[in-house]
Amino acid sequence: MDQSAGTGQFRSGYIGIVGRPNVGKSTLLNALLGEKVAIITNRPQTTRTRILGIKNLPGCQMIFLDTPGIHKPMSRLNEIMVETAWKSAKDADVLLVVIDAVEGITRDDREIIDIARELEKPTLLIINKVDLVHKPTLLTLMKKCSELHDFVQLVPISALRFENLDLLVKLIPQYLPEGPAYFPDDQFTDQTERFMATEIIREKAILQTHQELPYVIAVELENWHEESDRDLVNIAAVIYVEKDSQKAIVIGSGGLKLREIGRLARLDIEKLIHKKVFLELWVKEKGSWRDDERALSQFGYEA
Ligand SMILES: Nc1nc2c(ncn2[C@@H]2O[C@H](COP(=O)(O)OP(=O)(O)OP(=O)(O)O)[C@@H](O)[C@H]2O)c(=O)[nH]1
Ligand SMILES: [Mg+2]
Repeated sequence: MDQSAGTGQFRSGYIGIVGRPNVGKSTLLNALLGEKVAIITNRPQTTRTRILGIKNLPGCQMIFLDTPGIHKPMSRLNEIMVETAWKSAKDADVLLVVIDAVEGITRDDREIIDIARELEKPTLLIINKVDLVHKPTLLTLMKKCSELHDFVQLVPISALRFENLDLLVKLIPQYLPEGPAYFPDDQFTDQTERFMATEIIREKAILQTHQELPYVIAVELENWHEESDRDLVNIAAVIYVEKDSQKAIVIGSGGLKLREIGRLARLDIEKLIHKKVFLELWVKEKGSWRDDERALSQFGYEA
């Protein structure tokens, strides 16, 4: 990678993206990278792990850490999610605290900003979803935000519509330490294709079901077999839920829902790995897995 000649030393560092659930953190990460590294749904608490995404610019490597939405935990899984978010924030050199322009500054946002303040890191406040508000509303909100904390920048954006992301990318490097790149410049995430495939299946299962189901779905890979002579990957995975009634919802009448989840997931996984995929899905019940340490670590949820 080029060291930026004449404009000072190469900069590299970690940028923690934190905020309440559903404010658009993962949408922002994907938009910044131009790659789908994090799954996105319209339900809160979609992201459960730290999702790393790397963006390289001349003279700079930015390593973004997308995190689970910070909320009041009701289960061990939720505790792990919140711990993961704060741990990533502590590991970061710079913080992006994301809020939702429509909802404004909520009590939970204030609590998050208070804790972030104690970390004493350069913190940018990102006001997302500005495509959904009128200019005067945004200006009032920006004024309120600037009185809350000494943010190094206030940046209104629309992650969905890629608005103002160029500005954000220009602003960040000045807050990163000088130092060499941590990752090779052709790498954009540290996630394995296998993990990303399970996340894609979880995304489709959440989007195809309703009610409480988003929170109880976990996906585990059973098999991943590459037939190199045919450019085909055979994948088998299990969708876990907590109750038999939830299992019936995921399967759907005549297995239609599960088939649709499988079809949509297969298309996305094929795009990810650039190979044909044969995807087999099962649904199993594992009661109260969200409070079961063994099950949590089996699914890869550890703080
Ligand atoms: N209108 C609009 N919607 C957005 C924008 N950014 C994200 N969204 C939507 O907001 C919802 C939540 O987006 P996510 O990116 O999953 O939010 P998140 O903060 O990662 O959520 P958690 O992982 O649950 O913490 C999705 O339906 C997105 O399409 C935006 O700029 N404008
Ligand atoms: Mg997310």
